[in-house]
Amino acid sequence: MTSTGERADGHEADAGGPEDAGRQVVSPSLHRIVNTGRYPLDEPGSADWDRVVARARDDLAADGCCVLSGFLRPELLDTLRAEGEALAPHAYYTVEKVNAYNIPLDADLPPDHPGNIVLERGNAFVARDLIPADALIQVLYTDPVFQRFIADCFGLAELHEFSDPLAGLCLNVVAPGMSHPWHFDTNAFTVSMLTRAPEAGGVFEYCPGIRTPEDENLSAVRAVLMGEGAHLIRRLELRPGDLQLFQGRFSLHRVSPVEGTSQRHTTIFAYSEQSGVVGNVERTRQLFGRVLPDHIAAAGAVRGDRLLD
Ligand SMILES: O=C(O)CCC(=O)C(=O)O
Ligand SMILES: [Fe+2]
Repeated sequence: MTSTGERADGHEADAGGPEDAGRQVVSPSLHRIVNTGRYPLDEPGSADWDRVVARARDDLAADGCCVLSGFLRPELLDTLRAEGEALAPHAYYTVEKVNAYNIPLDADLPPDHPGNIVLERGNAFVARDLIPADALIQVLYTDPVFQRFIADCFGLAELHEFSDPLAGLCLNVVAPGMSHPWHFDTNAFTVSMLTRAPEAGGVFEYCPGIRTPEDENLSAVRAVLMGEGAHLIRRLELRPGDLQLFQGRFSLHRVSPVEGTSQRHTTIFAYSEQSGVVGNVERTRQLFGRVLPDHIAAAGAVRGDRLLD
C-alpha cells in the first residue's frame, strides 16, 4: 500500500545517507516538526506508519473527516502561532457575497434553491508567496514524506503541490465577527492545521455526506443554511497543531462566526491529484486581490480547484 520509492515529481528529501531498501529518505527538519512519537513520519512504510494511515482511512470512510491530534511537536506551538500572527496582517481582507455553491448570485435557480441564500465570506487569505520558505507550514507543505503520508491517508497513488504561486499554501484568517460561511469544496480533499485558536466561536462545523454525486439533497442543505439543520451538523474540537484531513466535496461545512477579540488562523495545505493546477484569473483576484503572470499564462489550461469552491 505504501509507496517507498523515489518520487517522480522531482522532490528529494534533503537528508544525506543512503536509501534503505528503497525507503524514502526523511528530511531531518520533518523529525523536528512532526510529533513522531504519535505519527511515525520518520519511518515511511513501517508497520506504525501503516497503522496510523489505516486509522485515518477508517475515519475518512466513516464521515469524510479525520483529525490527527497533536500532529505538531508541542514545543513548536508557540512558533506556529507566532509565524501565523506575523503573516496575518498581509492577508487580503475583503467581504464578499457568496452562496454555498460558489455559483454566480444571479444564476437562474428555482425560488427555493439553497443557492439563492446569500452568505458573507469574511475570511481572508495570506497567499503562498508571502509565506517564508523556512516557516513551519511551508516546510511541511513541501516535504515529500509529508506528502506521501497525506496521499496514503487519502488512498491516492500520488498528489502534487499546486503550481499556483498564491493558492497552494494559504493562511486562512477569520477575524472576530467574521466567518467562513457554509460551502462545498470543489476539490476532493483538503488538509489543514489550526495555528491559532479564537477565544470563542470559530468552530469548524460540517454535515457529513449531506449530498452525493447522485443527489444534491437540496432540502437538507437549505435547512442547514436556514439554521434549521442542527441534527445534521457535527462540530470539531480542533486545537492548534492538529492536522485535519477533510473531504469537503459532499460535506457542507463552515467556520462559525469568531467571537471574542482574537483572530482564528488555519493553514490550508492544498494538493491535487493532477499536477500543474493554477487558479483562474477572476477567482484569484477575488481571493488575493492580485494575479501573477502564472495565472494569466495558465488561463485556459488546468483549472484550479480548491479555491474555486
Ligand atoms: O479554515 C478552516 O478551518 C476551513 C477552511 C475551508 O473550509 C476552506 O478553505 O475551504
Ligand atoms: Fe472548505
